[in-house]
Amino acid sequence: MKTAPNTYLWLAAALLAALTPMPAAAEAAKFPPVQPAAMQAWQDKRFGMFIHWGPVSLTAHEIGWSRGTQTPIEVYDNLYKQFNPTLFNADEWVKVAKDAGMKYIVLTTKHHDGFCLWDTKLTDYNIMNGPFKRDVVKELAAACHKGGIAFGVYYSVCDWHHPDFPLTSPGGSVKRATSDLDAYNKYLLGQIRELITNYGPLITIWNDVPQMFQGRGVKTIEMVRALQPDITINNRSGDGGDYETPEQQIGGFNMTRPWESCMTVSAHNAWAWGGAKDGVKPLADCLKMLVSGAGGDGNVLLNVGPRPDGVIDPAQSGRLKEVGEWLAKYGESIYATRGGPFKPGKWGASTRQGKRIYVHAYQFDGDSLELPAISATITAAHVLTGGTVEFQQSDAGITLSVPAASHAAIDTLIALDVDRPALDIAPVAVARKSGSLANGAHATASNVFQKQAGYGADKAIDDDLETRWATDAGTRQAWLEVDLGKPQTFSKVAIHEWEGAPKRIQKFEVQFKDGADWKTIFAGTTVGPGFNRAFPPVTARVLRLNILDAKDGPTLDEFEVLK
Ligand code: FHN
Repeated sequence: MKTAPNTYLWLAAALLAALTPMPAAAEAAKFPPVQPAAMQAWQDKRFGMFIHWGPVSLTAHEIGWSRGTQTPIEVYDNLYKQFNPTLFNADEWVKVAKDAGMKYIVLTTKHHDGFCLWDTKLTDYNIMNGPFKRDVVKELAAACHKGGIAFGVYYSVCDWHHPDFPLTSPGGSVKRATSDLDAYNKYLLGQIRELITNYGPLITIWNDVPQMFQGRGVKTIEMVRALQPDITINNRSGDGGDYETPEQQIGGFNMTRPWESCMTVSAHNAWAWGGAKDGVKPLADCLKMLVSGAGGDGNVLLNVGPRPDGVIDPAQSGRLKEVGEWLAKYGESIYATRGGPFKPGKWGASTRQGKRIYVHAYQFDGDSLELPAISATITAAHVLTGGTVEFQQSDAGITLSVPAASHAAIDTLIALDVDRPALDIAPVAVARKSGSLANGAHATASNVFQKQAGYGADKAIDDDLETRWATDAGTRQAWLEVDLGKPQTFSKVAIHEWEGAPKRIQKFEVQFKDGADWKTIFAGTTVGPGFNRAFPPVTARVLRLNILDAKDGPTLDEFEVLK
């Protein structure tokens, strides 16, 4: 049975989650610590460009994953012989990044397919041995240093082309008859040494998919720190690293551990060039990634996949330029800020710096936005995106009144000046008036984790991604029933499975109550953190998520019905 490449990507992400130990606060660091100043400098940049590129762009299929699926291995491995991106201009790529307001670039120097975009002495399978014969990494590193933006390298731990790596395509699912992981580890360290020594200084080493590598990542980190003490490394070395890397989703609020969400501008979440028909995500999606990322105290690494001729397609560069135009006006609310104090949600997000809180409002209840009380007094408020705001503050909370004419299209940015350092304010979640719970609904469930109200069924309909319904460990079947309070017509459900345990649900059905019977609206398999499904309008008062099979206790941030 052919498995769609995206499935492999999910498999990789799931595998990665399994391989990447959740950082237990108490766990002693196994490797030399990052320099705090280097980590802070990385965090202050907030926004970077990810670039996935290689001979595979000739096929418009996914890098690495299409080797042995859409493209036969023999064909894939010889693409480099026709890869001649004559329009490649590193200064142009840096200009695209700078016009987007991006402060660093991370390039796939070697992805899972093993092809190297630099003049490596450790394998002939590199850019110098095709028609192009130019060291792409060298040219891009030089252009970044010249253009005043930082340069980092993505280096895949798994290498399905290398004969010493134990696994090969498709997707690392085939075990080689013979391999030598120690020899491959030496190769990996040698190549990363080349990249730091010859193309540095680098802002980061961005490892990926550390198949078979647990216990070996420490050596990588020790080496890179010795070569460049102020370097950072992500959590995909095989043994963790300096920052977390949620993928294709914006990470949750976390000020204790640095993190960076890697996202794609591609409309179809492609990492490499997906062809002219691929398209790009709406500006609102791209802007909210950045704002909600910064609001959660994280960075966003937004990916482009250049064409086989070496050009970043105008559809992609154009979208990034629009983000840059926003940042040119309002970048003070992103760069060098910290997340909070109002935690991100559907309502919006907030960032802070000095004695100022930046409230990024995506939506209002009419003309007002209710925020929870904070331990500081607001001394002034004004709308940076234009217009007027009145504020009322008490121990019960804050009300910002913003007339409709002052609502910006995507993000109404309100500056609140306060009487103390904003960083001293304890972060707080924003309960929203929207969501089923706010509209008179209530939920029940077949099982609640240790019968704790804090994980009760209503936590799945409170429109707050900071709370969740949870079930006891080992629960394989469960239902969540929502009584809307009165018959309502709806045509979509949104299900947010808790990010900390994605893909536990394996089989489910969404049903509504028709008299004494349950009628199925649709059935599905896995869910994940951002599941949406539209369907012909249904009018009912009671509906349920009936989980027929789960790998472990299902737990949802949200189960929302939408008009
Ligand atoms: O398999 C890769 C994928 O191609 C891409 O490089 C992403 C970027 O984070 N990482 C892996 C999937 O988790």
